Amino acid sequence: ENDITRPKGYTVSWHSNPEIEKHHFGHAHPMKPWRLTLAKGLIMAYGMHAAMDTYVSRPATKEELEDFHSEEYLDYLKSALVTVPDDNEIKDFNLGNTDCPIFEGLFNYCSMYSGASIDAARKLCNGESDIAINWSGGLHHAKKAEASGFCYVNDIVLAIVQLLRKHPRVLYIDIDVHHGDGVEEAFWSTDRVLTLSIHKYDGMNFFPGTGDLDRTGPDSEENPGAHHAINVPLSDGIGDQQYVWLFKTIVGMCVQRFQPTAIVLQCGADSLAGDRLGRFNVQVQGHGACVTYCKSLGIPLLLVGGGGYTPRNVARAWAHETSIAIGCDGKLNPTIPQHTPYRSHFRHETIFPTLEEILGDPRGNKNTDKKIREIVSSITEQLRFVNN
Ligand code: ZL4
Ligand code: CA
Ligand code: ZN
Repeated sequence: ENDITRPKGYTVSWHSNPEIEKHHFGHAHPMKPWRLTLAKGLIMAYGMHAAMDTYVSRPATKEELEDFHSEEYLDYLKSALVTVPDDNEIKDFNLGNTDCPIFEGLFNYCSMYSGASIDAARKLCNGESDIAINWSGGLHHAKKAEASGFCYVNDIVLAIVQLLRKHPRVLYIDIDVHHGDGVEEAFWSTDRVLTLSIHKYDGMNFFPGTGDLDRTGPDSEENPGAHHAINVPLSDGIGDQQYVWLFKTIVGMCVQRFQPTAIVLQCGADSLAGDRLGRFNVQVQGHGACVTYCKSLGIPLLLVGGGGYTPRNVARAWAHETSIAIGCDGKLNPTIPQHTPYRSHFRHETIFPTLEEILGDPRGNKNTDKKIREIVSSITEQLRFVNN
């Protein structure tokens, strides 16, 4: 029996569509939409869906997608076939390469995950939910007329555009191991969105090669966007203690200075230990502590997914973060086994980890406490220019 009930005093909405999970990027591609099936399996096995308003999302309309993307790009995305495109097409839209392949149902996949983020943002705008969740979204690299890093349509930008119809100021926070360059670029010249990305940075040696500490917005002080981009570049192996301290310190300062009326948190799970592409040593607990902190601010909150390339760990993290959203973290019914339920994809594990433990190769931590403190002082200085 499970005792997970609806949270008192606030509403959580969960936006998903099983169609999304069925798409395949191709053999050996790290982005696996079926990780969403694993996450959903855990969320439902723990009975968490009973505590949320659940919505089967619909595809975003052409008009909605055009809120950010160019018509020519969307037309090409819609008509793109599983063929080898000529050089001209690669140059125009960065589509049809190993990172961003053209696969069956590509446009459907993009419209579906975007529709879910737009719906989630609208629920926050009309007050029907206080925390809205779309684990299939969070595709932060897509540009106006360009695919990039497994991302074709930028659902985060589309969701923030919806939030801006009602909210004067939106804080965007990105804990994916990669720099949230597409969202940063989209709101580069406005002071109504403060973007904050925490990521591994090693110049051109780590994708996408941007997001150094001194990338703070347009150079001209006349531009309203000046100082409204915050970047936290980190090195390999950061663990929970440093990561969570940094997160709370910096987000706390951002909230105090910027006074956002809505928050979007991109919960990319490739910042977890043991990720196939990531380089950090963050545990499910530390990753979840970022969600707990954002929730505690009492501001409308949109949670989206993002990266995450070790599917069993992605499922654990997003199930744990769903439990935080509905307030049942730490009190999941003990009659539900604390190990992850049996699934064929977990069958090679010899021991059953709890939701709080990640089995990953420990990585050496290259981040000194001195460097972490320097990052905080630099951002403290930057935020003196952010005023509301
Ligand atoms: C793969 O094994 O750094 C794609 C991509 C496909 C299958 C077989 C093809 C083998 C790793 C990555 C050749 C792969 C060559 N397959 C990939 C500069 C690169 C050019 C492409 O989490 N090669 C490009 C993108 C990053 C680059 C990261 C993160 C998204 C997000 C939000 C996007 N691109 C070098 C790599 C494989 C592959 C194995 C891969 N691609 C790892 N890192 C990248 O921020 C969702
Ligand atoms: Ca990031
Ligand atoms: Zn990533």
